[in-house]
Amino acid sequence: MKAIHDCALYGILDGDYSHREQAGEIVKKMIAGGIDILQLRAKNWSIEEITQTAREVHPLTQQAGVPLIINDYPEVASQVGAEGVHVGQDDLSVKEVRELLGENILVGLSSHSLQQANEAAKQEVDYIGFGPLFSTATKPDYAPIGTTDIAQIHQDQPTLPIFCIGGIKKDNAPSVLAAGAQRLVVVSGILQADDIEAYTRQLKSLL
Ligand code: TZP
Ligand code: MG
Repeated sequence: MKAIHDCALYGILDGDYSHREQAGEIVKKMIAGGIDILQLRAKNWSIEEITQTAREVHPLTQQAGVPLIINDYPEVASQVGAEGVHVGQDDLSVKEVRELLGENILVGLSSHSLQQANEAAKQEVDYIGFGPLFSTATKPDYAPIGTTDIAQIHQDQPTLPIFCIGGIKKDNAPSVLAAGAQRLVVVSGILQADDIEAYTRQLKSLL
């Protein structure tokens, strides 16, 4: 299984862009294109649907050495044997997730400003998300933070894996990397691509 420090391209199977019946096919294409880590995030699916989908895709990710991270539901990660859990600022705390699932699970936390990212880094996190950099329909109610603090957060937290997120597409990814990003999360860019595998591979080649 890939270590979090070796992960640069983070793909998300997002229920708002993916038909559940196609989850396996989509994940296969993302893996073939070179995602290093995958999150299952489905704000409008039931917990049963998320659990079922996680069970379907986990053998695929496992075989590829790609950690599977479950958004919002530690209990699903535990049931399915997924490698990690991702929480937001308003979810269970990192400490609570650790109490539930122990030390051997990856825990990621979203952050939405330089200050929040530095606070997040004080917790027992394995990585943080940093964004949204740009406005995005995938996370509509959040003000974009731009790219100016990317260099600073990497300087402040040189050993913590920081995944930049939000409105990143293959065309603007080079500017995000030029601003200091080392790791990217791309959701709609990948899932709305005509050729998911090729789009993913092009992103990967930038990293
Ligand atoms: N957190 C911050 S921005 C975002 C999340 C989950 C959505 C990113 O999606 P997209 O489609 O790559 O902009
Ligand atoms: Mg959440």
